Formats: sequence, C-alpha cells, structure tokens
Amino acid sequence: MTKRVTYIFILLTLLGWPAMAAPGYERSINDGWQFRKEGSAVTQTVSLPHTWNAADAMDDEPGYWRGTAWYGKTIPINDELAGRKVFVRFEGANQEVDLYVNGSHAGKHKGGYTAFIFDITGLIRNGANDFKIKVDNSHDEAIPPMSADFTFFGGIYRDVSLVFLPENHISIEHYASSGIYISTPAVSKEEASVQIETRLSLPSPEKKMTLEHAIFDPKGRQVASIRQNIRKPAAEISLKAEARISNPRLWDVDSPEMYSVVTRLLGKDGQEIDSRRSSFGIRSFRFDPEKGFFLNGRPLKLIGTNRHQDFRGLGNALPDGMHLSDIRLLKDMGGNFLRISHYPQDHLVADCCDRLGILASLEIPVVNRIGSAADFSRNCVEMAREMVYQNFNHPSMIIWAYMNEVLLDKSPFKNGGMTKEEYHAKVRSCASEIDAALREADPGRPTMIPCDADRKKYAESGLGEIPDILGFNLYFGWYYGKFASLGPALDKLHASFPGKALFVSEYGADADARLHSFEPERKDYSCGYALLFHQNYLPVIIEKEYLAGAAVWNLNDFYSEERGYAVPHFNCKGLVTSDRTPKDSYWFYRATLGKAPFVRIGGSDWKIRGGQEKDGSCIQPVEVFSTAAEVELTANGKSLGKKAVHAGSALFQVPFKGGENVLEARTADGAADLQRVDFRMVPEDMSSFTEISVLLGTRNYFEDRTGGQIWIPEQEYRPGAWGYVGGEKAPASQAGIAGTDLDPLFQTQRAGLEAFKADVPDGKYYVYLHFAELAGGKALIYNLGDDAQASGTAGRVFSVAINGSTVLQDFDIAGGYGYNTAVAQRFAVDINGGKGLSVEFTPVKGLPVLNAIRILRYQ
Ligand code: GCB
Ligand code: CA
Repeated sequence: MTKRVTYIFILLTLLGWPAMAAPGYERSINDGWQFRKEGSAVTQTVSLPHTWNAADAMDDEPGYWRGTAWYGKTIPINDELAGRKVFVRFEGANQEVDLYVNGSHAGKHKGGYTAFIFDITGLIRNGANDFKIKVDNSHDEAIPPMSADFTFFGGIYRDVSLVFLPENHISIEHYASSGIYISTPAVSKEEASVQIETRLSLPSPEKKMTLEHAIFDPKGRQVASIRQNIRKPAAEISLKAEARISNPRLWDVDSPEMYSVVTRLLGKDGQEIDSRRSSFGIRSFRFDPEKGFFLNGRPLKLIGTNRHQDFRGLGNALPDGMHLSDIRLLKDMGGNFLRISHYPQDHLVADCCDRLGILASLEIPVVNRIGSAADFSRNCVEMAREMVYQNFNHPSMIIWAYMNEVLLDKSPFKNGGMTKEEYHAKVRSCASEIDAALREADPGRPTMIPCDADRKKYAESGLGEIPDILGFNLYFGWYYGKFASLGPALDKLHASFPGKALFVSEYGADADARLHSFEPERKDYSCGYALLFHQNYLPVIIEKEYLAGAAVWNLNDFYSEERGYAVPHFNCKGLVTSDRTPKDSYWFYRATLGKAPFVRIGGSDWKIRGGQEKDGSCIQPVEVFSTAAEVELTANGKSLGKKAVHAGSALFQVPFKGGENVLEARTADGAADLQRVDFRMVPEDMSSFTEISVLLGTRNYFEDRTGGQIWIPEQEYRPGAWGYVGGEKAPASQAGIAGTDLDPLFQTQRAGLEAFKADVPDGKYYVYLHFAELAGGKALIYNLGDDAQASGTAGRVFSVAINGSTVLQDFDIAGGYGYNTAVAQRFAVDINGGKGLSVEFTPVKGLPVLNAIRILRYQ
C-alpha cells in the first residue's frame, strides 16, 4: 500500500463505516439493555441474545415463566440519519413483540422464530432516542406452537440491528427478506437459467433509474450481467430478470459451489443509489415416490439429523458461532441433510448448510395441534411467507414443511366441544391454506407434513393428500414396537400413500451420556441402547429405494421443560449432548457415513469405569468405530489383535486393570485414537476392599462426573463378595427426581429385598443408602407406548438395620419426603470381628426398597 492510500483509508475509517460503505448499512444494537419483567421492580442490564428462561427451564420447579417483559435503552443516532430510511431488524424474538421509539408505537410482530423489521424513520431524531421493547411469551391460541416437546424460551434471543437505507432502495420491507429472489428453474450440465426478482421501494423515484445485476461464479469471475430500465417507478415495484449461464458449476453436497449476484440500483446519471449482494447455487433436485431423492440427476439418500437451537445453560440465546459449529458437527459426521426442526432458526444455520453442502428442510412451528383462535391460520400463513421469502435463495433448502404431528394432541375434540371429524376438517383447511401460501410464494420447492406413526389418521383426515412429501416420525423400539417393525411399517406407509414421496423425518432414542450398559434394554436411557437403535435403523433406511431419506431425532440433546427421565428438563435423543459432546451413536454415523480415515474408541467421554475383578482383571466390551475395514486395539501396551469392522464398528473384550488404563486404536490408513480410562476395581480379594457404589434394579453403569465416581449395576450376593439378597427389579421412574442432579441414582430400585451384604474387612465405614418413592411422571403425549410406570406406593413402611442395629425405624419415604424426591442417608459403621457388612430390610407395610448403595472405607 502506498502512503497516500493508507492515509485515505485511515481517514475513511475515522469518519466511520457509513462514509465508506455503499449506501445502506447495518449495525447491531445488542448491548446494554435494561431488562425487567412486567410488574417487577428489579431491573437487570442484559446483552442480546437474551432469554429470561435460561435458569427456570431446568430447575426442579415445574414450569417456566411465561409473560410480558420489557427491554429499554437509549440509542444515539447521529449523522447516520441524513436522508436515510431507518429500520430496526429483529432476527427473532419469542413470541410477540411491540416496539416503542420515543414514546410512539413503531410496530407489532407475532411469532417467535422468523425475522421482522419495523420502519422507524418517522419516529427518530438526531441525538438520543428512547427504545422500549415489549416481549411476551404467554400462551396464545393464535400463535403457533400450541404445545410441543421443547421449551418456549421467552426473550429477544437473536440479534437486533439498526438498518439504514437510502430513501429509494432495494426493499427489505417484503417480509423482512433481502428483496432479491433468485431461482434456477432449468439446470443442466450445459446451461442454467437464473431468474432474479428484485423488489424495490421507490418512494421518491427519479426518472431513468436502472437496475443492474452482475453475476459471479464461485471463483469470483463475472459470468453475466443484466441491466434493466425502471420504466414505471412506484413506491413498491418488482422487476424480473433472467440470465443464462453456460457450463454452470453445480452446487452439490460434495462441492457446494456458490455463485453470487451484486445488484445495484442506479440513478439517472448512473450513480449508485443502493446495492446488495446475494448468494445462490445452481442445482436441480426432485423427489420421486418410487425412486427416492435425486440431486443434479443423481440418486442421493438423504441422511442427517434434526436440530434444536439451544445449548445447555444458555437456553435458546446462542452466539452466532454456536449455530455454525452445530452444522459443522453434522457435516463431519457425514450427514448430508438437516431438518431444521421445528421452526426457522438463525439465518446462519441455512447459510452454513449452503457453504458446507448440506440439504435442508425448514418448517413453521405448528406442533401437536392447531390453535383455537380465529386468526390462527392467518398467523400460520404469515409465518409461512416470512419463512419462504427470508430463505428463498439458499441452494441447501429443498423442502418447506409445516404441521409436525398435528393430529397427536386429541384435546381439541376430547374436551374442545367438537367432534373428531370437525377438528380434522379444521386442520385440513388450515393445512390447505398454508400449503397454498407456500406454493404461491415458491413454486419451485415441494412441501412436507411430518406425521406421527399413526398413519390412519393422516389418511382418514385427508391431511396426507395435501403436501408433496409425507414425513413420518418413527420410534419403533423406543416408544413402541421393535426395531424389526421398521421395514414392514415403511412398506405399509409406501403402499398407503401412493404418489407421495416418503421421508423418515424423525427416529431416535434417549440416552443419558452418563449411563452405559453392556446388556442394553429399551427405555434404560443408556448410550448402548441408543447405539443399538441407530445400528438397527440405518440399514433399513438405506435399503428402501422409495424412501428419500431420514433425519435422526436429534443432533443435540435439547431443553424440554416438562420432561423427567433421564436428564430432567431435557430430551436426550441427541447424538451429542446439550453441550455438544458426542455419544457413541454419533461415532457410529461418522464411521458409517464419513469418508475420511477415522477411528474412535467408543465411550469417548466415559472417563471413569468400574467393575468386579476376576482373575486379576475386569473384562468389559469396548466398541471401536472406524471407516477402515480392520482395526487394531491395544490395551496398556498389549495388542488385543486386529478385528474386522462391520457396519462401522468392531467389538473388543478389554481386560481392564485397576487405576489408569490406556487404550489405543489404529487402522492401516493411519487413523488413530487414544483413550485413558480410570478404572475403579472392586478387588476379588475383599481384604483389600475400599469402596463400591451400586445401582439397584438396573443393568446400567452411571458415571457421576461431579463426584468423580462410578456406580456399577447390582449383582446377587455370594459369600466372599457383595450384592443383594432377595427382591426384584421394580419398574423404573420416568419422572425427574427433586433435590438432585444425579437422577439415575434414584430412578431405579429393587423391591422386596432382604439385605444388601458385602464381606468387607474390619474397619471404619460410611454406608450411604439412597431411596426415592417413585411415582409415574407427568403423562407426556410423546410417550406413545404403554410402558409400566412406577405407580408410587403410598404407605410403604420398612425398617433398616446395619449389622443387627436398627438405623431406620418404620421408615416411610413418601410420608417423610414426598414422591420422586432424593433421599440419601449416611451411616457411620465400625465393622469388627470379621463379620463384614449386612444391611437388612424388614417390611412393616408393603415391600422395602433400595435404589442405590455406596460403601466407603475411610479408616
Ligand atoms: C416427536 C416430536 C418431537 C419430539 C420427539 C420425541 O415425534 O416430533 O418434537 O421431541 O418425538 O423425542 O418424543
Ligand atoms: Ca422450571
């Protein structure tokens, strides 16, 4: 750079961005808001993105605050103003917003997931401006969603900006879109047609204005330009243009090539009035009801995940980078599809799908049922238009969806004063309106309704006829049925809806990342069971040719305030946890779908294992995930040999020793992984015993990461060892447990046991007994199965003695503490005379129970 250029650059910088920029510019106004809930005197300074439910969405109190709150601040607006239009742009706020500027109402917006703008040009003045924003997340029968399995966090949870535009400008007023709509209706290897529709706001039109588009290829070379004379300027006009591009570079999942267009509005002397840059991709796609999905003429099975927009501790108020890193997680896993569920998300999500090569669907948040208010449908249609116009140019976007499992909630006709047929007719009419609005706004993309497994309702109600694609959310082997039912169920769906493309819009199983099992069972919430679930589903999804694809429910564990087990207030069907730590199911997909050489030792975040020593070690299975054909595992320097990889993994039996173990996996193509495991051994020779922690009524291992402990599954007592005497495994609780974050310690139990014995050596001990009176959780409509639920035994009374001395007399858990409440008691015990430890249970009324026990020798 020459001196002179540097000097000019600095000068422009000092004058500020607007002087240097093209005519329009945008700056965030996220910082320094005074926040208060209506009716409260407490004011807090907050920065956006912000939600007021980050804490109460995960505490033990049922529910979270829904109501009206205010954000206020003073914003200086100075020279930026001169001759410009000024807008406030909200990227999203849940769910109803009223903006007041200098005391005047600037606008109102309904709906928590789409962007919106308010024109505040006439309300602001040079200098300090007072902004007050009212946000309401109360239930509203007119604004979807009505009910859903996720938390409706209130607040301004996405960015807010001021947008300054010249008087005459490329419109952002049309549904808060970019005003430029690009489509590629005809695409071949040889040529593509690119259609560009531009909306202009020309409140004070000049004569002889022109519009210019310059199209650039993915390398940044200009490949086309279009010039249009604006013949009849008016306050709002729309102009269409078309360009042909020969030998286009096609956007594809492995080569997400992006073109761009720079659109310029020019005055009569050719001076630039406004300009905007847009990105687009050139690709063709189609859904075939018999042959599945095609991208650029080539069949492609869509495989990926759904995603919710929250993160542990933050609620839904995420910084930009977190949206991007989620999409990278999906790409790294080998996914080529994202169902952006159940609502439009931060625009960076779709932007990132464009750049990384992930196809996507987007939907409006109509979930479980429709609202009873008269303007419900109208609000849905508005949202549908916002969704389409705001996301029109993304090549990643291939489906517009609406109405997730909308016939699931039967309350409208069970207690809503209408018949099932009447309600179904209302839903059908709402669906038809939404579908028509989507097709009108965008004739180029198909529509989809994601249904639950009960296909008959969707046929009977006529709903199944309306969209192009039917999605089905299938949970065989989780809520109901068996894995093996999946294939036949798909065939039946295919036969029942001829002419409709079919997609598995959800499938998944909950897994608490802290729970592991080597004998996984349905609904045990172990990572092992979720892995089995995915291992069973994927081959069927791939095998069915007519099936366009499938999306795992879910990429991430996400907030669902009403949920209990296993991680209360979260739905834990994520392939990664709510703070994005991968579970084994994630590694399974990565090994199966990924292409780069890859190996990962399963249980990658299971740091503390434990078990019973036998002949000098404890042998436990370890699954190793890899893209290679063969993998070698070494434990503590000794090779356990090479094993063939089947469907992404190989299973090794690893002899763990007490203390630190080092596992190393290697493949011939150079992939390697190392895992350190802290193994807590229960010695075969009980004379060196120091501690043990046991869960009753389950085959699960539970890693207490805060306490640095491993809880191992129960076993039956035999002399010289430890375990329960008598009793039976009782039904597990589906509810969360109050008073603990270690819910799995309390959610299973053994009932009717006589004793828990451990032949420990003489010494001073603490014995910790864990109890909870388990009662069925709140009946959630997603629990479609009819699993046995712990029913809670009122009046259960028993006594507990340790080595003959009573320590709990007439103990009544529910009476003393209530249901689903953690009770943990510590007893100090001296063990003398080689008697070992015996905890004895005597029934008084009903069966005695024990949920977990820990025995710790401290002297
Ligand atoms: C569904 C819903 C989704 C739930 C999921 C589940 O079918 O569409 O919102 O979160 O099941 O985990 O139950
Ligand atoms: Ca709560």
